[in-house]
Amino acid sequence: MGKVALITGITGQDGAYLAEFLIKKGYIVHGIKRRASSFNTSRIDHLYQDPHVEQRNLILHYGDLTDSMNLTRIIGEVKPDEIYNLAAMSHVKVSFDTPEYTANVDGLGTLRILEAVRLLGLIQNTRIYQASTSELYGLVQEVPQKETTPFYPRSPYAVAKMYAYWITVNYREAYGMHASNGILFNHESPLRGETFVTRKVTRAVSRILLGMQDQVFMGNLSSKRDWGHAKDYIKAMYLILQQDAPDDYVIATGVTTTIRDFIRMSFLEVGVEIEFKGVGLEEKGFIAGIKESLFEEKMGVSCLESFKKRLGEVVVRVDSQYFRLTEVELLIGDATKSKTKLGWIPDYDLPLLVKDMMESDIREMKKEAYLKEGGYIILDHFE
Ligand code: NAP
Ligand code: F7E
Repeated sequence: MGKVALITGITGQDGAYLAEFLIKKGYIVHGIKRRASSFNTSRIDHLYQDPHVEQRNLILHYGDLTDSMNLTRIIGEVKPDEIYNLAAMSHVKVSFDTPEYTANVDGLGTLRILEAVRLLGLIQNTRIYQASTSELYGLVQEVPQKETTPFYPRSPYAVAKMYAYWITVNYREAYGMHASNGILFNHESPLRGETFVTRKVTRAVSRILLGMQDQVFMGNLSSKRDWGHAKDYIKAMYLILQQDAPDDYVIATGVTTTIRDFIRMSFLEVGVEIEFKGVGLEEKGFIAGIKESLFEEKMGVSCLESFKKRLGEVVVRVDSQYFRLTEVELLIGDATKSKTKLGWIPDYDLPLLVKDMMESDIREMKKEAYLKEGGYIILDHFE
């Protein structure tokens, strides 16, 4: 029999990649999904198995991190070898609008899981991974940030995650639980939620290239993030739970990049050069050049002919509605401990991540454009 894992947040970016990874390793994966008025499982539909299939390796349960009884029942029924607590209200800006809900899910939700494992007498059987975050470092006290760097959270999201981090450490120390924190820096992918900055950019750039959108409005272009690929980061979660002793680990690439440069890189993926001029709210990004052969190779000849007419146009503007009340200006992680103790080695760097996200979004947007009447998309470049 393979091991049994329970993933909260299985319908999210990381949950989807982790479920697929664990199933390939021979696990039986149970996942908690929320009831929604429309389907919310698009990221894991390719893994779905009809309940009538015998010996399923993916089993979904309705649940919510705010519902202790529900969590306790599911954990009691499943008796997992490993719990990956990935469920969260994970959007930093939205957490300023929903601070109490965020604290309930992201902070107390973790306590509910730890308590359920303890009360069910599963401490010796069940290992727990807590999805901690580089947002804990917030107003950074040290550069780069590592496991010993003091925390200074800068949002209701980060403060809630700080509670979750310490309650995980406390249950480990008080009850001897195998409970560990992965302090993961930003990680992205084609499955990233559409309102996080990288995906917002790769989607908008794809639409601008295809003539489906004129420009994109952004927030703080100068903040810096250490971006990795979610496919690499879920492997670290798994490795953390395979260690004999529980511990806390930073997972990061060690490279930091501004939002402005991420936008430049996304356009450059198809040969479009963007220059930024102006400062603050007046900063604008305009099309400064086109490498025609690369553009034609990626987008098709008729798309190139339309796009050439846009040379010099402004495609990026700043809108203060996307600013954070308290911003995290700089994140850059030092993952030495993970590399030496876990043997964690990422496959992707930032250029490969941008390439993966841009190729996926261009493909998606071409499909969308094709479905719209009057689109000029060339079908030989459809896939
Ligand atoms: P995500 O795409 O936003 O997924 C979050 C998941 O949590 C979704 O499945 C969501 O369900 C579920 N969820 C939200 N509220 C819930 C509730 N009340 N009860 C049960 N489930 C709930 O996030 P992600 O990028 O995969 O990140 C996974 C975890 O790592 C999160 O805890 C996040 O805070 C943390 N983290 C992320 C990063 C990053 O860069 N991605 C870095 C560090 C830490 P729906 O699909 O129904 O919304
Ligand atoms: O913002 C700036 C914004 O929303 C990154 C979550 O997964 O990673 C994520 O949190 C930066 C910030 O991610 C826009 O001000 C500029 O400085 O993509 P983000 P985040 O806030 O870093 C951490 C590790 C988590 O744990 C979280 O769960 O980009 N920015 N313009 C913008 N951000 C957004 N969303 N939209 C903009 O238009």
